[in-house]
Amino acid sequence: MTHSSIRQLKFFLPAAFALCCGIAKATDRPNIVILYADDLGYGDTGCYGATRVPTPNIDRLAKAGLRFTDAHCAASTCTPSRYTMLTGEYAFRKKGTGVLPGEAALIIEPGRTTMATVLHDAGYKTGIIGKWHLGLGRGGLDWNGDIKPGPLELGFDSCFLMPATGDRVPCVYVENHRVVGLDPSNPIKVSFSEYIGEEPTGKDHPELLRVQPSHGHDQTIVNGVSRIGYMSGGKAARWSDQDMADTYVKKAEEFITQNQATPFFLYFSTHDIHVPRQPHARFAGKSELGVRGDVIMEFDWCVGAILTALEQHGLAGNTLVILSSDNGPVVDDGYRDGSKEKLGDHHPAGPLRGGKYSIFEGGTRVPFIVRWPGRVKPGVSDALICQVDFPATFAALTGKDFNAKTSPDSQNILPALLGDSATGRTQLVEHSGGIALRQGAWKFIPKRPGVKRFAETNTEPGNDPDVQLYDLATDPGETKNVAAAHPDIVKEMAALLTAERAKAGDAL
Ligand code: NG6
Ligand code: CA
Repeated sequence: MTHSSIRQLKFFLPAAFALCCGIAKATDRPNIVILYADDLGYGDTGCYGATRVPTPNIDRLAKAGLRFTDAHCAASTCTPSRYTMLTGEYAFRKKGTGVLPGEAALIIEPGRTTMATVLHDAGYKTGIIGKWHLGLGRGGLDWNGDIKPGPLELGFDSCFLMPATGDRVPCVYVENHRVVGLDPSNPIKVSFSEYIGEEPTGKDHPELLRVQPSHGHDQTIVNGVSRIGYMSGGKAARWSDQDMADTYVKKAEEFITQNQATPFFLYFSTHDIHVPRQPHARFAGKSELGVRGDVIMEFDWCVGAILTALEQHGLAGNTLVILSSDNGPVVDDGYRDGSKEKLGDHHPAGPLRGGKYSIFEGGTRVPFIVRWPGRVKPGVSDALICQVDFPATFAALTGKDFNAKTSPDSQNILPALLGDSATGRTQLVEHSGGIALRQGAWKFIPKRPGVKRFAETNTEPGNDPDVQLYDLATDPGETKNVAAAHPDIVKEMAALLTAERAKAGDAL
């Protein structure tokens, strides 16, 4: 060996050692980014079989990651789904966790364990950008003052929020404890019980609207769209629906830039593809599926922009990205936006029955993709997993003990999440009004009286005066009720579900 090559080695070895150790240390605790769509269905993206709406960025993520075929959100609507994902407690155990109005108080008690406190306690910088819909304040909130408690009291270091939904007032962003861009001389007032202020409503002034409501959604008009609820004031602070995706992405890029040196957790919670569907001009009219397809393209663009931001900072290799949705799909959710007419042969829930508001699989089985280059082997997993498992699983991922009494339903499914195991849970409670049970490929739904189809949204809630049992291995579309042929399984699963319910006291 020459003198100079020894000298080179002297520099190379420590550098290589540091690099190895750096990687080893870093991959122990990856950044975590949840890309969370609103109402995106199992069949709405290319990698899950859609052919008439391009989703190149989501498909690219799936190709480089693990795509789950039996992963679930916790409920078939937003609030109970997110309550469960954050707390690790099935929402059916707690009253008051149904879809919340925009003025609701916070429904998670500060101090309890959430997926954010788990990561915050593990040394992560934690942020939420986008939809919240878990209430804010303690009731009777003054939107012109400090808005708390909220995410900052539940383990998030920063937040930039849409308080409830895109179709509910107040139509303003909240950053940390304050409404963004509020002019104090034009204070905000919000009401969900009676008309307030002097502004026109959709009901009385349909001529002022960009899109007509089909059911509900006929109260205060903001940005040419009539909403659920009444608001007055806060004119300078009101959002532009068309710029919402850009606004969230910009905030996410800033968050990543600011926190690139520490492990971070970003809960990126888009408004897309919920109503009102008001895409930016870059996407309007671009899909074959009408405006619902356009906002799927807009969501896909957000995914691409955030993946690019990670790449630009050299963070892609050390970031666990999870893409999913808060509940199943719906086509007409309250506005005549043409989505129904343009749907054609596109199946938002893919091969599954039902969708949003449904106890059938389409209600909670959602797209779910995990990417962590170098650690998660690309492929497809049929493991049964659920977002309720995030608190326990994130604790395991970061090497923390997890014994939160307030997260009784959260299981550590890390081996399935990382593709080390092909199995996840053995059982899962599904929730849409009432509850149902999955055990392996069996799906048991107790008697549910009620209408077979909701006329307004054209969805099947899964009601039936008799118990239902489906074998999803042979009948993923839940078309054949085999309860009569398997009384033993019905009996066993009914008992298991009763036991789960009993844990809930009288909450149901
Ligand atoms: C329903 C709304 C629907 C949507 C949903 C919540 C009406 C008639 N329908 O009550 O449009 O806002 O609540 O959606 O008001 S979720 O994705 O946040 O759960
Ligand atoms: Ca939703």
